[in-house]
Amino acid sequence: PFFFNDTATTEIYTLSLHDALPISTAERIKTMETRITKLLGIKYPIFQGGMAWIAESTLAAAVSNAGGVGIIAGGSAPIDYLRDQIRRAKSLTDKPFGVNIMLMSPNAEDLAQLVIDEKVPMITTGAGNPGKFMEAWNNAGIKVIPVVPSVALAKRMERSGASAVIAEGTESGGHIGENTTMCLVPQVVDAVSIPVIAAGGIADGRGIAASFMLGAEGVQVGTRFLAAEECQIHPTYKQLVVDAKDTDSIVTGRTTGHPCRNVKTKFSKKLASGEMNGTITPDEFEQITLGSLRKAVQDGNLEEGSFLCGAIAGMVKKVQPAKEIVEEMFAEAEKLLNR
Ligand code: TUI
Repeated sequence: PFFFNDTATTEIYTLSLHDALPISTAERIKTMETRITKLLGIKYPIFQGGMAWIAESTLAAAVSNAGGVGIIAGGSAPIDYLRDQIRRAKSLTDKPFGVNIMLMSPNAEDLAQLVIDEKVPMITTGAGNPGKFMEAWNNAGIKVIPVVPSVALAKRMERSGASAVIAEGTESGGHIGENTTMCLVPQVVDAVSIPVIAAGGIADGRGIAASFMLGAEGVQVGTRFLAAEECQIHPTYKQLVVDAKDTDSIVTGRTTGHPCRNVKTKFSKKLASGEMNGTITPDEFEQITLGSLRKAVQDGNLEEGSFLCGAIAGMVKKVQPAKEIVEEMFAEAEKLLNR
């Protein structure tokens, strides 16, 4: 069909070529439709990570309006703050958005009830096993998509009624598990029949395409959205991410049992070396880092702030609107996947 130079003829033949393909293939050529886009009624299978202290209604609504899923972080926020944020997001977008419940939060119980009361359509969970809340959330019709660092937890979550799981590799920013995205994602895909979303080290279309090759049906992205125009973090924080190179992330908190990936700064390097040589005990570490996330996000405090970021920060080169980030990433992925 492509031998003809006549435009009209080519068009007819091109159409008939598509018509001749099985429907699923023809559709896949045009869209990034997966069980995740169908489950949530979204255009692109991308979640913006529920980053504590960072992911609020402005950013979440921007990502949802771009066709992905924006997620408001519950973190350890007061219940009134999170309720306000949920209502604000509802006023900024008519598209689906979610809330992340950080299970180590002293407020987790209250926030778990709030998402029911506010009729939030979907939630993600992190930093623990949400088992004890699953029944209430399922009864409320909330789609629950937990972050899992292992195959074992993925299987348990499937049994407890999770709609999907996010397999998050140690490349991620913030609180991390041990296994890498490349190793964890295909093993989780093999172990469960619910859809799997890949997270950790994904910041461009190549990351999406690679995740799909591993069997994922969606991605969760945090670090690249730190550099979204709509992201409300202190300008110093954004600049640290944009300036970071490949070797500029460091893990602190290993001695406390809660490892956390950060931008390398004088502060985070001092913490990591203090833990290594024993001059900072786990108790002292907890003392020094208490409130350090707020100091980074709100004050851009380089002396005492923890600037969480993923190992992919080196790839983030500029500040852009969230919509441009989403569209750029999927245009590249679609090309690579021949869709
Ligand atoms: O949760 C995250 N990333 C985070 S949470 C956070 S705030 C924080 N502040 C102080 C200490 C700790 C956290 C900053 N970044 N990502 C999702 C994630 N979940 N990563 C690892 C896990 C995880 C770990 C263990 C999920 C489940 C789990 O289960 C253990 C169990 O009980 O089975």
